[in-house]
Amino acid sequence: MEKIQLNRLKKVLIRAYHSLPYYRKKLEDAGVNVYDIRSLEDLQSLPFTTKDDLRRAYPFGAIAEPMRNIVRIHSSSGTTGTATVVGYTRKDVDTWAELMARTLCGCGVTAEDVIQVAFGYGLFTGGLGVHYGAEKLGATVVPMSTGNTLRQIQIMRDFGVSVLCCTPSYALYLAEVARENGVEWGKTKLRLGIFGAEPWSEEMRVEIERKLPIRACDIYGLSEVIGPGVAFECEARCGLHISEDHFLPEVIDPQTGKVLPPGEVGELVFTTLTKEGTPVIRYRTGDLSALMYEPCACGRTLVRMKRVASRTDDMLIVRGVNVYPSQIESVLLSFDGVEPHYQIVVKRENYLDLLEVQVEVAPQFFSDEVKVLERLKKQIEERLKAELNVHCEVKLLEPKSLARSEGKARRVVDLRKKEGMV
Ligand code: DLL
Repeated sequence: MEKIQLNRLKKVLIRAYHSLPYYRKKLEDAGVNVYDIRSLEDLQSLPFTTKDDLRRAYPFGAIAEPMRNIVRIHSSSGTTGTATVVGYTRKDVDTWAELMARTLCGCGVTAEDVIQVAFGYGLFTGGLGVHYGAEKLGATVVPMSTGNTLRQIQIMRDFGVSVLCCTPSYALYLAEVARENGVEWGKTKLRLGIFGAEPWSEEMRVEIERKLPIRACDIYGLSEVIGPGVAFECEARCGLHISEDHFLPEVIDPQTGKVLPPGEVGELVFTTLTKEGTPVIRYRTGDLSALMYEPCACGRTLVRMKRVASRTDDMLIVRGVNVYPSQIESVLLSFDGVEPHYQIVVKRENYLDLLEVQVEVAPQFFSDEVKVLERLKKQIEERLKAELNVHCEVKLLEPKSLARSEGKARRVVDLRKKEGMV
């Protein structure tokens, strides 16, 4: 594997130097010569690529091929700022399909399966990425895209769908709509869920598996690197295998940029080894994870990454205390009767940060005495305080009070930003 990686790395660096002006400038500024790279460790001497570099290159400055060789474009808008644009050559589209076939196979999909793709089709990489991989694998693809949940359920039933692919938050919404409409899952063929594109906790997985008749698998990827197809969970569920013959991973300390040893949590960085259209060198993902090189029970030798629970930039600082939304999710879902639908609101009143967690609870709590509701609220607040070290006001909401998302869920509303920092 290391031989393959080094071979491919040398080629991609030389290509990047000659065809990406923004990266050539970085190399020259850092005084590094790509022809001097002789080992995988030498990679550490190269500058990083950031989302801002790609944004500055908008629209086509990060594309390393003449446009006539580009057969597909995807773009990631993110929640803020200019979009990043990635281009795929014919070979890239084929490689991506192969990698997605590997991903789906690793999760347990076979040619016998009927797979409903409920990721968005369009500039977002989720829909088409999964689609091509599922076809390559020989599964039967139902290209639903997002939305129209009742129809999603009807098609699932009528077409004998066995695998559902979407964001984990949408899977929960779909389960809720199905329950309201009296769907009997036993009469369907659904058996497997493949979820990704947003962080989800182990507790969320338990909820999903309780509400749908499936085993839920995690897949990870990002547009700048290729889309879905970067890493996948196997049946052992001990992290996600990275397709490291195509994406060379590193984990760095986000502050110092120094590479961290295996097992330590830091920011994931990827170098694409085979991509032609938009190669990226040491791309800083902003995602927090750790690399695991120990053998996996499944027998695969591909390195594993810890599931991504949070990003370097979704850490909230509330009264000086660092708070990750994933910590809040884990606490909430450890309570019986608390639904996996929540929103975190941070505001500032009289120069003081206030953290509010709004969460839906099961219908019976609203028919019970007020005292029961009060007790639950107190218990959650106490547990959150113990976990986060900062007080958090909990608001219990009736079922279906919060807006549902069809794609990536928006968990945090930080009102301080609008009000301006004091
Ligand atoms: O979300 C690609 C994708 C599509 C992955 C479908 C999986 C399934 P972007 O829109 O560019 O691409 O967003 C990438 O989403 O940096 C992570 O922060 C987050 N993300 C993706 N997968 C996971 C996951 C797609 N399994 C960004 N767990 C990444 C946690 C994830 N976060």
